Amino acid sequence: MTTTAPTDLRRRVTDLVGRVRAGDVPSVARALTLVENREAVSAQILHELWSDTGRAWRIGITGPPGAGKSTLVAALIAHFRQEGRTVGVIAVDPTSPFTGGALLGDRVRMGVAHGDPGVFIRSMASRGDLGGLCAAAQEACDVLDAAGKDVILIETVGVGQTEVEVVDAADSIAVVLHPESGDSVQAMKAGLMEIADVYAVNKADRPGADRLEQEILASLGLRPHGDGDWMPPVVRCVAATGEGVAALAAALGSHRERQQATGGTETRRARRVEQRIRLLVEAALRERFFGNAAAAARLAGLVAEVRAGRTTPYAAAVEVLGDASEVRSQHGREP
Ligand SMILES: Nc1nc2c(ncn2[C@@H]2O[C@H](COP(=O)(O)OP(=O)(O)O)[C@@H](O)[C@H]2O)c(=O)[nH]1
Ligand SMILES: [Mg+2]
Repeated sequence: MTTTAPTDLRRRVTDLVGRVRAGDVPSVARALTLVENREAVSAQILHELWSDTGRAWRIGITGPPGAGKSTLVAALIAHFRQEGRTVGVIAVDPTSPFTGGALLGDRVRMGVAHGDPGVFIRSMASRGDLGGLCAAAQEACDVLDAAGKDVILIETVGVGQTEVEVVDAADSIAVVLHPESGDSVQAMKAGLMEIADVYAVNKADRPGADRLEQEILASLGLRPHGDGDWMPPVVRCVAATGEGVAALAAALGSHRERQQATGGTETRRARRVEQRIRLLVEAALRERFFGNAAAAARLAGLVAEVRAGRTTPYAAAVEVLGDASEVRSQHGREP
């Protein structure tokens, strides 16, 4: 693509964007690949698609490994399809059955017809840095949003900061827990309890679902909250059979209505845009200061200078920043 003339490239981007908007499946897949691989051209594509985003309802599905998130996602796909809604899925889970060969079997098992043009599923590897993954996942959602998907499900393993930040950008978040994980302490540690809009106590067919539900309710009771605050409902389900999945979708729907009525959706989306701008600027700065051979060589030179006692990391940072160093000194003046 580097050898392509700029006008030719622009035309091809415009063509691709047009086909994504029309929901053309191979074009959506192509755009998602460009986004996931962080190709430079993806910024132009996303820029042009932006005005078509904002229509989809983005639902984050997170929780510990093995909780049944992927099974639940498949059950939710079936549920939303029955309602006549189109669905996009971004699975940020290295163990996702949506990855590789298991995909087809899983979809058929869950009653999601293969080749249903109303469903688009993409797995993303949770490799790379947090910022990169967050941006890529959000951008992938933008592509599906612009392609006209009504509902976008984002599955992440809720084991750490990365995953929490990825779903944090969703309009509604379901935290999936299961009795076999023992207790909800792990989930609390991972910061999942603060972000849950709805709890799914999955594998309710297994012993211990009662206890888990009580633990969640107890932890919610301890949480400081005002009269009008949204209290995350706890919904029991058996993702494997689809039992309780309609109730879970209904609870998520109530959350969405409530958010729309109180302006919560706007607040969250504004935060999402802010995070997006921050990530883009951070990535550009990293690239500008460290992203090329000359910068790497200069950094190596400065390391040698510091080691030789001729300068310090602080003076070296100012030198790297050059014209931008006033940013750092302003920051340094703060208490
Ligand atoms: N008994 C029971 N097993 C389930 C249920 N939902 C999922 N599973 C099983 O739990 C295991 C993990 O499910 P998976 O969806 O891959 O979990 P994930 O890691 O959270 O995505 C699989 O063997 C599922 O078949 C359920 O409601 N009841
Ligand atoms: Mg999974």
